[in-house]
Amino acid sequence: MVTDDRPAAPTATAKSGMDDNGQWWRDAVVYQIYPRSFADSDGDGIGDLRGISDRLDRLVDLGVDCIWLSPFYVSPGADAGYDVADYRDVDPMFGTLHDFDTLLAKAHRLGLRVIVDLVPNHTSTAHPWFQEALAAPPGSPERSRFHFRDGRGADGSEPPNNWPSAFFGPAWTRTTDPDGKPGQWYLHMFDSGQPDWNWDNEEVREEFRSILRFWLDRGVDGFRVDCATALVKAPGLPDVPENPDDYDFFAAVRGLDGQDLPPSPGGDQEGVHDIYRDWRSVLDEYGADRILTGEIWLPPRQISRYLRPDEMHQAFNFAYLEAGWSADRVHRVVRATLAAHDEAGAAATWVLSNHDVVRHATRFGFGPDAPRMFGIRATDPQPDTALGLRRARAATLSMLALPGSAYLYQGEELGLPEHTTLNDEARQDPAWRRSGGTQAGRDGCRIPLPWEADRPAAGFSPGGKTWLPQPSAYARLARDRQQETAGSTLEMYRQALGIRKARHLGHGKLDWLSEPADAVVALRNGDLLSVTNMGNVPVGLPPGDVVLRSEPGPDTVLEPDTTAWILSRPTA
Ligand code: TEU
Repeated sequence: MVTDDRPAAPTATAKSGMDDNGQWWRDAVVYQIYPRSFADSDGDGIGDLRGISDRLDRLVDLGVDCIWLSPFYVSPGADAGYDVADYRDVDPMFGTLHDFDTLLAKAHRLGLRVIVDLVPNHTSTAHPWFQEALAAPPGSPERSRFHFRDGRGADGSEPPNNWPSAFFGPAWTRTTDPDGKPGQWYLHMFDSGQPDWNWDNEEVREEFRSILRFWLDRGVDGFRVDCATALVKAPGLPDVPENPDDYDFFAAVRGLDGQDLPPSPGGDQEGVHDIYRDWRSVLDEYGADRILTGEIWLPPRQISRYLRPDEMHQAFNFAYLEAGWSADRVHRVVRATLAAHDEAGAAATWVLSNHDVVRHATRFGFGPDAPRMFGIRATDPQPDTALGLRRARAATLSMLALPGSAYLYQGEELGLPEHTTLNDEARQDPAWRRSGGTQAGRDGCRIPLPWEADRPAAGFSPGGKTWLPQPSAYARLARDRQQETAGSTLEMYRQALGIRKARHLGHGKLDWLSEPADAVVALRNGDLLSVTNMGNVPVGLPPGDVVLRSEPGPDTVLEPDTTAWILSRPTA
């Protein structure tokens, strides 16, 4: 079904200046908005949809092509909105459906595409179907939409299998029957407030087709699919090996350069591909320009199975995010990525930060072997923030020179660091609580953005409230301080995105000028040369015009921890 009143989406040719046959995503720069921390319009200290609408022009100015909105749906907030109680409405905290329509129409008017988060692996315990399941007996159709099981042991007091939750502790919670006696258990790969759907159930499948249509009818350009590998589990839900190194339960990246991971009973099962083929046919009813982007924590070669022509359009490249400050690993990941995607006929993607990982300006402030992926507390070793920012800027330029699509996380264009000294009392991530306080969790990368240095809450909220406290460093990094300030991180991003677009780098072809054993990552994309010095000593730069660099310096020398973009001079 195609609706006539869809807010006009930007045309591909208008965006890129090239004919990409409408496949706008192949070179798109996508900016991730984490709604509760982007901008607050009503003063409650939590970002909202009107706050986003009001500031979309800044993103146009930055030069991105598309925004991805993390969940804004009705939710009790057990996992910051990734526990969805109503997939078809906006949580009052964020506004209304009308606010969403206004945002979408404005974004399209400004030439920005909009993709929304879809959370199909699990729902919320507050979802009406889960409440019905709790009220229904074991074996009922209501319970078969989820994974309810009897417990093990004589009295059923042991979880049905040994699966751990991604947020620590068991992946099962026991229910209480209406008579007050302990009942069956339900599966939740994440928080106990996030029961997993049973994708063998046809009603669940039909419900999600309908949810896709609901947002496609409103005019969205696509979906970021949460936990895309996890929907289908191995039949019988078998135990996992005792040693977590013997399998890959959450399909996170263990092998950086494409070696196969042992199969996990909790995800990446063959049956999941049928779901994406089915969804692809729903999207294709709306034309060829609506996309699926998978959150897939797998190495490139395994990701490409999700990118077959009748499945998803693209997937996040977490192997790249995890490559760290290592020329060797960057070479290997980029090569593996391009080879796997070329074979699948899909465009590669690149990403350095998101709402689940320590911001890259902080990750790079540790040694290469300390990726610091799951939060940092005040009592942990602290990063070298200057080094972190220097390397983050260099890494960003290196990333933006690559062909394909790039994902940016809000605030990275300001060089924001992680909040590494957040008070434990302020922490909200369920992983913090469920780990018994041994893991800081992800709050430190979700801090409200600084917009204007001299206003309360650095301009995030009119009343000065923020749902998580901002670190003192944020005010001086506020957008208004960086706007039109030569050499600021914001200006560097703006220039890089401008050059990337003007020279069609996203559609380019990569030639290597360096080897994995080198200390530099040097590559050519069209007539642009990008050289990143990941070693300890300065290196000479090839001749040409330096059009952008991550730190100031002479045209002939590249200092450690910096990147230069050079345009080759035409040969006479
Ligand atoms: O994340 C899925 C995921 O596996 C990780 O990024 C996760 O945060 C980490 O591994 C914890 O161990 C997605 C969302 O991006 C994340 O914010 C949600 O919390 C999660 O799904 C559950 O919906």
